[in-house]
Amino acid sequence: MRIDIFCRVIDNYGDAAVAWRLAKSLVQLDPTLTVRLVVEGRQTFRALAPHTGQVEVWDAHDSAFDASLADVWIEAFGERSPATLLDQFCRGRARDLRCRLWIHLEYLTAEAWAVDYHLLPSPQGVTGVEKYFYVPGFRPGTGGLFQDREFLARGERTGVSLRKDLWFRYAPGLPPDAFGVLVFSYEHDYTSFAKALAAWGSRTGRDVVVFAAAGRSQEALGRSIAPPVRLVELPFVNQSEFDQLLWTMDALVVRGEDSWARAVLMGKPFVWQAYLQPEGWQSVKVEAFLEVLRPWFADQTLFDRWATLHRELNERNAEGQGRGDFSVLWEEAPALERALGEFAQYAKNHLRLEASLLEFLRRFKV
Ligand code: TRH
Repeated sequence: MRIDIFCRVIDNYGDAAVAWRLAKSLVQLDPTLTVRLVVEGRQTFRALAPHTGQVEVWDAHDSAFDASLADVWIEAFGERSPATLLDQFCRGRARDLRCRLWIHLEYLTAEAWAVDYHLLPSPQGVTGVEKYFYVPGFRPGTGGLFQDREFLARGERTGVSLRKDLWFRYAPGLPPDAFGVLVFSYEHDYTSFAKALAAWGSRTGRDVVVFAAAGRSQEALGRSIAPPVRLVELPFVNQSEFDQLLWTMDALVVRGEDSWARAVLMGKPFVWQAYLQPEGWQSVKVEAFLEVLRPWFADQTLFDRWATLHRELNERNAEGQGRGDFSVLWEEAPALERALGEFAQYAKNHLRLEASLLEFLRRFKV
């Protein structure tokens, strides 16, 4: 089966990151597949994934690219593909399937509508072409979460040695038993975060290190973090290295969708800052996520504290706004790890996006 995934890189890395995870996961699951990634914004893509192995990466405007070869055309995140490519695809010939399949891959959401929209047909009136919505989500009956076997396997191998290696690479001299928090967020005032972390460190005697991921949160962290808390400003690293760094942390502040899904699958203490939406609409997405997670917490007081942090961090109409008492992430780390770890286990067993997508595509096999 030949699968093409089209993705446009907008202002961040998220879309390319997810499209890449999907492409490589499909060939991990079935090495006989031919998967091509068709991107607009190839430079960004290269920074994320310098080596793509079996997955071919094409520039959407390369005249040598032939979309008519594909059995399946996946359009990532509602970005309409260039008309010429779609036209080529629709006029092509499916080889391994009964028809050509055009998949509209939606953004990940915990909202309940994902269940209703997932796998809905979207008739295009083109003979021999069938189009369907594919909606990633956290609820049974949705498309599930991008898992990425390679990413999950990294977690199983994580031990003191990976932490020692990576921490040594980016900040020689860090005590490997320090409490490490990686922050990858949008703009935010980190003054209260820094104070709370420093207070907890001196109360418990634990060394504390903040890893600031490259990008929009780094400047604010640089202004706020002061000794004894250590600050490590990370360069932009490729996705595989970024994944490994995530696994070495004790707690995470994540954003977007891909790093959010990673944090969920890791079952580590984390907070998610959602992508800013017009009129603060991101709060609806955050509430939906909290609704899904609530039953996994035996301790509702802990859940309320964690939920309050999510609400306060995300109630914003512009970048930089929002508050948040982050201390639950370190003060309650073991209890959070228990609750979130159980959900992670559930997600790994029941929300397997790549496997369900392949199963769906195979229903059309001749
Ligand atoms: O970059 P993001 O903010 O992505 C967002 C969202 O996906 C949003 O929904 C979308 O509309 C918008 O982009 C355009 O955050 P996200 O989703 O976590 O993706 C970031 C990816 O970048 C993730 O795979 C990790 C990766 N990354 C690296 O590989 N190296 C790095 O150094 C850093 C900082 C990130």
